Amino acid sequence: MFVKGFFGGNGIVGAQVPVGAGIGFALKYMKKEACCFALYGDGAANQGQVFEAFNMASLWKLPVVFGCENNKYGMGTAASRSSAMTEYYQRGQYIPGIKVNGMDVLAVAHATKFARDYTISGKGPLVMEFVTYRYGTDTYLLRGWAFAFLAA
Ligand SMILES: Cc1ncc(C[n+]2csc(CCOP(=O)(O)OP(=O)(O)O)c2C)c(N)n1
Ligand SMILES: [Mg+2]
Repeated sequence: MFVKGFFGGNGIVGAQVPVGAGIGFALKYMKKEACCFALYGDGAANQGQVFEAFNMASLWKLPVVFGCENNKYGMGTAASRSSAMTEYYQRGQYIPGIKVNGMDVLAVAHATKFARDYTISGKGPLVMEFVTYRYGTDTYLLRGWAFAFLAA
């Protein structure tokens, strides 16, 4: 994971998404045959700057895959209690979206390869939702479990 080309994470949820759009801009500007995967969670999907990044990436047809890891909880809060619309792959509106079974490693591999090829071909960005489930807690061990239990 911590290899060349990995640009790190961010303590502000969703803030890595515009960074990913910026990397996509740089890749296109330098005419590199590459794309950027900007990954974020269901809890980060409502951040305002995520939508700003979507807009610019689509406008400039940047080679970026916006990958939403939907593990059905943001910390301990169920997605249905935080998001007015939980079909995260449709959140790009004007950006094509794909919903992937995040529990199927082969489906993830195939969809990821497709997204890589699609964005590198110059068609613009994609939004991908990987549907999975939370097996462990977030920041707070006991609070996380308690919240997950109450919200279920
Ligand atoms: C802008 C901002 N608001 C609130 C927080 C506090 N916070 C930390 S993790 C988190 C939930 C993130 O949910 P998700 O992206 O689904 O990640 P998961 O809990 O599934 O790992 C929140 C709200 C933050 N880090 N940044
Ligand atoms: Mg989550």
